[in-house]
Amino acid sequence: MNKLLTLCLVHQHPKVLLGMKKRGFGAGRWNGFGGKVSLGETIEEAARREMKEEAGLELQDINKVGIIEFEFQSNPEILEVHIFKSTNFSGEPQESEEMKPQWFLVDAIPLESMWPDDKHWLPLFLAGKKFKGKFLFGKGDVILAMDLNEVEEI
Ligand code: 6OG
Repeated sequence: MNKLLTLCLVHQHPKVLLGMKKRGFGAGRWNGFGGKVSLGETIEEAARREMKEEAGLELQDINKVGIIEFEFQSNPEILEVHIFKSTNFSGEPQESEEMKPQWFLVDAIPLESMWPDDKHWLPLFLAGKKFKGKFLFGKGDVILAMDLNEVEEI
């Protein structure tokens, strides 16, 4: 069974809002905001809830733009991450126990401090494309295999 997760980035061109993950899985990396889908909520509801909990923002628009499955060689569980884009919100980005938000210009995204998959799908995200993919990670979070495709509909 796949484990369902959300990941949401706010894109207000030429900037994107990322957060420094302060604890848990992926701590020390810049990423979008998100987490596990709870029982009884839709994936989109989870994405909105996580954005509120982690950055204090109420999203106005939200659109699913990608689905990526992540597998780690050492773990049979597959992380199915649903990636969302938002362009508008109310509130001011606020630091939480989990994330420290910061705006980045799209040509200064800190890819070296992000999950290694991000450099592959972020260009599609920023270009307004939709995509599906799979990544297999080995020791040291090295990408051993990947498959990423632009799709018409998600
Ligand atoms: P918690 O389990 O801490 O949420 N996530 C990933 N994001 C990227 N860019 N690459 C990955 O490659 C990821 N694996 C997980 C999904 C974990 C958050 O981290 C994202 C969630 O937003 C392996 O609640």
